[in-house]
Formats: sequence, structure tokens, C-alpha cells
Amino acid sequence: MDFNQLSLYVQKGNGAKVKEMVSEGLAQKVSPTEILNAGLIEAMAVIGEKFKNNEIYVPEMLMAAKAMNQGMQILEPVLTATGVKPIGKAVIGTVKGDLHDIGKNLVRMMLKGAGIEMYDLGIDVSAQAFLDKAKEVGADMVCLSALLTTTMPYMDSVIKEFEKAGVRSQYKFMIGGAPVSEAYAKSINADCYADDAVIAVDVAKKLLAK
Ligand code: B1M
Repeated sequence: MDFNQLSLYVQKGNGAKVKEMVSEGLAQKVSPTEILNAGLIEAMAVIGEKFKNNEIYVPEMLMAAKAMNQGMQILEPVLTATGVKPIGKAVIGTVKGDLHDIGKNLVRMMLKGAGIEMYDLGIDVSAQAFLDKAKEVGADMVCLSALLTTTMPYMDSVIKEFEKAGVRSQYKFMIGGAPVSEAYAKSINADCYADDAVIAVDVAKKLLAK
């Protein structure tokens, strides 16, 4: 499979071609993780770099993201296929003010594939919405994603909302996203930080086993 070509189609925002190539790859038994990493995620790294250097602007970034999401839709059933009994429930969302959802969707898919029942609140999610959903579904974990340095502090507000409601100790908090770090997680009293979606699975399993 030509991963470079797949990455170029994502970068150009050609969703139809991305879908076609991902489907062909799966039919040829190419590893879904390899398609994801070498084709799709790689493209977003290039796009991010080009945006930083003012070579492209928000509309191009948005088109690439849409094409990436189309590819991920084809990969989702393969990545989330699981025969295991549910090991816990988690609510996930991108925090208020933040519209980035590709990383969050990946984390959701991988956790679902690991047997965790996932409730996805989407993007731009308020602290109150996280709290309401966690209570409603009886979640074990709350997963927060942020991609902007300006929205990352809202993770603290979410945890504080749970503290204010007197229910903080009933939930484990996992946080992640490009600007987030282990040190930041500690500073806001989150239970853990995961660097990427694969690590998130390990971390979540350990947390839920406690
Ligand atoms: Co925006 N954007 N963006 N963007 N965007 C970044 C994040 C940026 C780094 C680009 C850059 O300057 N190089 C920059 C942020 C700078 C900063 O704050 N430090 C930026 C900016 C500035 C902006 C706007 C402000 C631009 C503007 O309007 N002037 C604007 C903000 C809008 C808003 O949110 N309010 C904006 C808008 C957008 C689009 C809407 C156009 C689009 C998003 C579309 C979508 O998501 N549906 C977009 C995109 C696509 C990007 C880049 C290019 C790609 C993000 C991505 O999907 N990466 C991004 C540059 C980059 O990341 N290199 C950029 C691929 C994805 C697989 O990785 O999301 O990091 P990631 O997720 C990883 C890990 O972080 C981790 O696991 C994931 C999988 O391995 N992870 C978790 C994520 N969440 C986790 C949760 C966990 C655990 C791990 O536990 C719960």
C-alpha cells in the first residue's frame, strides 16, 4: 500500500480517495494500525506543520480533517472489534472552547476496542455536561481531550466541577491532547495522563483494575 499517496489524499482533503484507499488496504490485509499511523496521522502532522508555517490556512486544515475522519470511519469497525466483556464505562469529550476531535475519536475507538463502554459527548463540552453524563451512565472514568493551550486549563474546571458536586472520588480522570503533559495532569489532580491512543488503553485498563 502506498502510504505516501494516502497521506497526500488526506492533505488535499480528498475524502473519496481516502475512503477508497483505506478500504482497499483493509481488503489486502494491511494492518489497520499501520494505515492509521503511516497514512492518516502522518498527514495531520504535515498539515499542522504547514499551518504553523503559514503555508496553508484554516479551510485547508478543515478539509484535511474531514478527509481523515472519512478514513477513520472505515477503520472504526476494525479497530473497535472486541470479543471481550465490558470492563468499565467511560465518558469522553473535547473540552469547552475546543473543536478538535480527531485525537479524541481515536482514543474513544481504541478504548472501545479494549472493552470499555464509551459515551462520547463530542466537542466543546462543558463541565456540567461531563458531570451530568457521568452520573447518568454510572461511569467509572471521565476522559478529557484538549488540543489548544488556551482550552487545556478548562480540564481543571471540569475536575473542580466534580469536586464542587462532592463526587470527585467516584470517578477516575484521564486527560490527553498535544499540549497536555504528565506534570499538568498532576497539577490539576487528574488520575492519569496518556500521550496517545495506544498508551490510553494501557493506562485505562490499569486504572479500571484498581
Ligand atoms: Co487546529 N490547531 N486550530 N484545527 N489543528 C492545532 C492543534 C495546532 C497545533 C496547529 C499548529 O499551529 N501547528 C494549533 C494549536 C496551537 C496551540 O494551542 N498550541 C491549532 C490552532 C491554532 C487552531 C485554531 C486556533 C486556528 C484558527 O482558527 N486560527 C482553531 C481553533 C478552533 C477551536 O478548537 N476553537 C483550529 C481549528 C482546527 C480545525 C477545526 C480546522 C481542525 C480540527 C478539525 C477536527 O478535529 N475535526 C484543526 C486541525 C486538523 C489541527 C491539526 C492540524 C491536527 C490535529 C489532529 O487531528 N491531529 C493540529 C496540528 C497538529 O496536531 N499537528 C492543529 C491528529 C491527531 C491524531 O492527534 O489530536 O494530537 P491529536 O491526538 C493524539 C494525542 O494528542 C492523544 O492521542 C491522540 C491519538 O494518538 N490524545 C489523547 C488526544 N486526546 C487525548 C485524550 C486522552 C489521551 C490521549 O485521554 C482522555
